Amino acid sequence: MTSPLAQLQTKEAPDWCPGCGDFGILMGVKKAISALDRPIHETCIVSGIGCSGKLNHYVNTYGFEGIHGRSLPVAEAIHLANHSLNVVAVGGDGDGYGIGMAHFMHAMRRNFNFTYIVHNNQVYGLTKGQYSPTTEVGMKTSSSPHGAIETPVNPLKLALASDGISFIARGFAGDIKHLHEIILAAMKHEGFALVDVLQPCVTFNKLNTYDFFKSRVYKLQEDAAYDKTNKQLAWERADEWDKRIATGIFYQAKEPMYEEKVLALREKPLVQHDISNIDITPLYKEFM
Ligand SMILES: Cc1ncc(C[n+]2csc(CCOP(=O)(O)OP(=O)(O)O)c2C)c(N)n1
Ligand code: SF4
Repeated sequence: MTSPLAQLQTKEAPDWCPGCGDFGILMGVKKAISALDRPIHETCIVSGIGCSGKLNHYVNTYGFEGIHGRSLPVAEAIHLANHSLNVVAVGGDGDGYGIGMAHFMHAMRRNFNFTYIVHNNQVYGLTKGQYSPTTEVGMKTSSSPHGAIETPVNPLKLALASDGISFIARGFAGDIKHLHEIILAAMKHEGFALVDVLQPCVTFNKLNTYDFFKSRVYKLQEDAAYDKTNKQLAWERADEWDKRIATGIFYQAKEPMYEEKVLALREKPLVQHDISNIDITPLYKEFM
């Protein structure tokens, strides 16, 4: 009998650089899907373009590789067609917080019920290490030879400022056990779930390395006083970086989901509606 994890294995071998944080995220995603206890054909992983965008090549679920910055709208379409699926959108920080930023903002306020995992390596990995929206000030890259001068995006603070979102978390690719727990919680959560993952790019980011993170990360949920329903507390923790970096679930709440507000979707997924008695001939005629 094949183990649930082995069933998620595809024939394709990852071509990421040895030691890349994407391996940790891949394992975290696979472990979460196998712990979800749902048939694997009920999960669909949608990616953008980037090193991160290859993740769904390596997981034996349904998958769709879209175009750069567009993993969210594609995931939204799949989710709205059949919201009984476990939809997971993935992408890099360039993909989601750069070119795809507008989609990110709108997905949060709409509170679609699916998971969004961002491989945040603070550079453009696939295109050979240019600075990205989350690159630290001063970091030298091929496109910032004198050091990056732009204030980086703080994705968690953006999410916290976004009314409507109901789950905001951060994981570390170097702590697979914790990461898989966070991803599992995100998949089980009812509403849009952001999981920003600290993902070392061992080839192009020589600043935010495994050692950089290992000396700083701590788990929010180990502090009994931390209240994940308190946005103000979450904001304070999201502001930390230089000395210590929080991981875990920053914020979780119950908010109305998009599909609860649409009558046809509230009843059942769109794909389950009977359309046998609907005549679309007049529509054809209009456009012919
Ligand atoms: C519309 C468009 N613009 C630019 C590119 C080139 N491109 C491909 S991947 C990428 C950035 C990759 O960085 P990121 O999204 O952070 O993902 P990573 O490779 O680091 O995982 C860019 C600029 C593209 N494929 N399509
Ligand atoms: S370039 Fe960076 S992000 Fe891409 S596979 Fe290599 S280590 Fe990973």
